[in-house]
Amino acid sequence: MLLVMAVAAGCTGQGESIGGRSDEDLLRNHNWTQMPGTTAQNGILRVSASDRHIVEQDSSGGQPNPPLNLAGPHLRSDGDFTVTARMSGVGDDDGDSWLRLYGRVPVIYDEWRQERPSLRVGVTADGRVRVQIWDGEGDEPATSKDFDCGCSGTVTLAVSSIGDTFRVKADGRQLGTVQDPGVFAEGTVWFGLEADAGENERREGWRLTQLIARPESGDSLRVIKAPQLRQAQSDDTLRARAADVERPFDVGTALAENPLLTDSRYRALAGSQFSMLTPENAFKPQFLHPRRGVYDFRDADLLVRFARANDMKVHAHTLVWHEALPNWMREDDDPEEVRRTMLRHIATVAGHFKGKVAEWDVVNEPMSDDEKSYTNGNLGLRSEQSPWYEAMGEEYIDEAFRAAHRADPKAELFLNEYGVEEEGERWDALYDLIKRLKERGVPIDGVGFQNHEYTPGDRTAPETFRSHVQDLAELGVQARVSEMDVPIGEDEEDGRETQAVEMAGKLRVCLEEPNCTSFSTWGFTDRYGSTSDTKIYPPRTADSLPWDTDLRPKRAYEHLLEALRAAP
Ligand code: 9MR
Repeated sequence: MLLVMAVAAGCTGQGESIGGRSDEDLLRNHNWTQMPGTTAQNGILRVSASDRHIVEQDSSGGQPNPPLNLAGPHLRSDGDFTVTARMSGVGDDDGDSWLRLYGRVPVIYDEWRQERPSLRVGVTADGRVRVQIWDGEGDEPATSKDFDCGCSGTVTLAVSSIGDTFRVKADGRQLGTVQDPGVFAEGTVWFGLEADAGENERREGWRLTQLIARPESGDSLRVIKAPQLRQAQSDDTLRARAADVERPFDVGTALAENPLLTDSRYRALAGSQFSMLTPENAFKPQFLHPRRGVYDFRDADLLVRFARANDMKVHAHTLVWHEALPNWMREDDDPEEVRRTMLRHIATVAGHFKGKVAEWDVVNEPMSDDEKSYTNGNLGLRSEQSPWYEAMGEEYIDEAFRAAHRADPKAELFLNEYGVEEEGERWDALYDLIKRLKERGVPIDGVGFQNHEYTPGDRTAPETFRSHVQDLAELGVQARVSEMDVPIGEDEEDGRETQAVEMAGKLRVCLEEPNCTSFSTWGFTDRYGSTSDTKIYPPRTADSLPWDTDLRPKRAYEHLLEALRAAP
């Protein structure tokens, strides 16, 4: 029996909750325009094969990274419910078509998407109905079950979560059941829609013409709208302290859209503590340019909207890198074609964000990790890993900056690099590069010092870093701390204190050197930190950022506040 209940509209802290009536039309009454990989028209959603993947460092392989409707509705359920989807253009021998219900949204770590519990139901290219379940303990589905259906054209699929069982129906016909390991144990359901490209690269995708949620067995079900992006401000925060510094100075962090839209405590800290954000992944080519000429800016735009809602600057990251490239970007052999790809990408992406971002990492990590590059005539530049260097030599850097400047003349343009805080040939070569760029009139405004201190050996004296910032000042170039994190060992005595001292030491130098414009950490909480150990599942989180896995501030936070308070 269905219980009809009315839930007052109002704020739930997670956003507005609207109605708990027996049937909620999720498509027509709610916003799907922000869902990547789809086009909304007349209450119908076309789902195309977005082909997003998270590739390995060398751009090989690639774990599927299908999108979610983060800025759309999600469900809160305290028990049983049914979701019904009418899907058109499915089972046409052309690729699989999927509705995905996430109990918890995935977390993107370094080159890896950690699947949390979710259920995927869809119609395969050959007309079967397939149900797959991720139980939060691996990348692959723990369960995959096929049901004969002979489905093609338009099919109405219904999946009911009843007790510890999922029941699946197609066009009103019961197909069977699948055991539920507790996918929705947290009481939330987020939506994803996926189209596999299948054999046919040009697959148009499928259409979602109806999506209905309904409570079952007398349980309650609420539809929650996307949360307010604006966060409450307070006086005792990093950004409030930074605002008191006599010159413009920003304190920032890298942000990821999944926790931002689904974890209210993360969102509150992100919007109140920082005056600048760096998109951790959403602006990288594999996210927003997954197929040649196919761009999807919606996840990236979410971060821009969050920044705007909270008066934060966006330090955009990154236009030209040798990592996070979709496979297709490495396929061209013709150097002229590679150059065109790079220039088109920059013009389109920097053009899209023109006026919306303050700064760009135009070129990321151009320096080589291979000692030979420093003596073989490459002047320390990364060569064979980089399709851009391979095609254009050093010239790619000039071209990239010039193209970014053409696309967004007001944005400040940075080159971002790691391992250059310390002395050595890497820094010397980078300095020489910046000098050459300046001499050639390349529009470069600054250098980002990433400051990843992954091992104790990476910890560098603030004074060395200072001398590099000063060297840049002489060239008329700005500096910033762009990605700081300081993982500490579990048994490291006074590790938290060391971490705090390392971070505050760099911040202090940055505050004291007039050409150092901002200090940013790479994420702010260990809960979603990119230094988690992803070799095991689930990953073991690291201790590297100013807030711990429970979003409690650590000593590092106190030291950063203190350094800002004492700023000249
Ligand atoms: O934290 C990012 C991780 O989630 C990505 O998988 C990875 C590859 O795109 O990039 C990580 O961020 C890197 C940044 O873009 C550049 N400097 C090093 C950062 C940490 O690895």
